[in-house]
Amino acid sequence: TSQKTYHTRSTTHKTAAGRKLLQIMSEKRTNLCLSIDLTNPSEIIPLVTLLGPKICLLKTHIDIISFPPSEPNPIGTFTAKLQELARQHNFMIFEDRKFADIGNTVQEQYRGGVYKIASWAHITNAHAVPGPGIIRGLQAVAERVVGEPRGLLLLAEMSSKGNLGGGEYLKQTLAMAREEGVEGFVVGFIAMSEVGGEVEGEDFIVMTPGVGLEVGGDGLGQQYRTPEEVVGRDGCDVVIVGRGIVKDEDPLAVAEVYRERAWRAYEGRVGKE
Ligand code: UP6
Repeated sequence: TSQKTYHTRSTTHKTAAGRKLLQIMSEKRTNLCLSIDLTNPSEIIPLVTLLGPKICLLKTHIDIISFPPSEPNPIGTFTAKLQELARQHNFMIFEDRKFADIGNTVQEQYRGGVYKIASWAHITNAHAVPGPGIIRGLQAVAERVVGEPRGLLLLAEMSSKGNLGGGEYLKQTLAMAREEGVEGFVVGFIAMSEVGGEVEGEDFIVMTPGVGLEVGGDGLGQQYRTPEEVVGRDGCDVVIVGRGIVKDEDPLAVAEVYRERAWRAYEGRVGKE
C-alpha cells in the first residue's frame, strides 16, 4: 500500500471512514493530524479554526479538557463546535481514547458516560490487549450511529521508549484486524512503520505520533522522529503532531512546515499525485 496514492486508496479502502479520510488527504494535500492537547476549551476552538485548513484529522483527548461548570452542557456544546469546524474545513475527528477493556465495558465507554464519544468522533482507537472482543464491542456501537461512518485504529506499537508494542505484539494485533467480522470497521493502526499489505487488496492506514521537526524526546519517554523518516522511509500515512504545533509561538506557520514536509515525503514515496 505504501506505493499507492491516497487518491487510489480512497476508492478501494475497505472502510467508509478510511475512504473518506484518504479522500480528504488527497483533496487538501495534507497527511497532517493535529493533536490538540490543550486543557482549555476556549483556547482549543480558535486554534482549530486557524489550523483547520492544514489538517486532514483532528486528534482529541476529550478527558484532559477542563470544562466550565457554569454552562448547562459544556461538553455537548464543545463537541458540536468541533463537528461544525470539521464540516467547515473538511477534516475528520479522532478521539484518542485508547480503549483497553472487555467488549461489554468499552461499549458503554464509547457510547455513553459524560463524553458520548461515538456521537461525535469519526475515529477512535483501542489497545489489542483484551483480544478481539474489544473490536466487536466497539463495532456494535459504531454500527448504530446514524450518518457519518465510524472507524477504529488499533494500537500496534507506541512511540514511547520501552513500550511493549511492536514485534510479536504487532503481528498479533494485525491478525486481530484481519479477523472475520471486523472488516469495514478497522481503518488501520497506530504504529511506527507500515503494517500489513502483504495480502492482496489489504490496506491499513498507519498513523504515527512522536513526530517533530528534529529527532529528539521530551524527558518522559516520548521519542520524536522527522516526517521524512516516518512517511518517506517507514511508509506511515498520517503524522500526528501535538506540542510541535500547539506549543509553538506561530502554530500556523509551523503547521504549514509539518504539512509540507510530510506531504513531500509522501510524494517522494509514491510519485506526484
Ligand atoms: N500518542 C503518542 N504515542 C503513542 C500513542 N499516542 O504520543 O504511541 C499521543 C499522545 C499525544 C500525542 O497521547 O496526544 O500522541 C503526541 O503528542 P506530542 O506530539 O506533543 O508528543
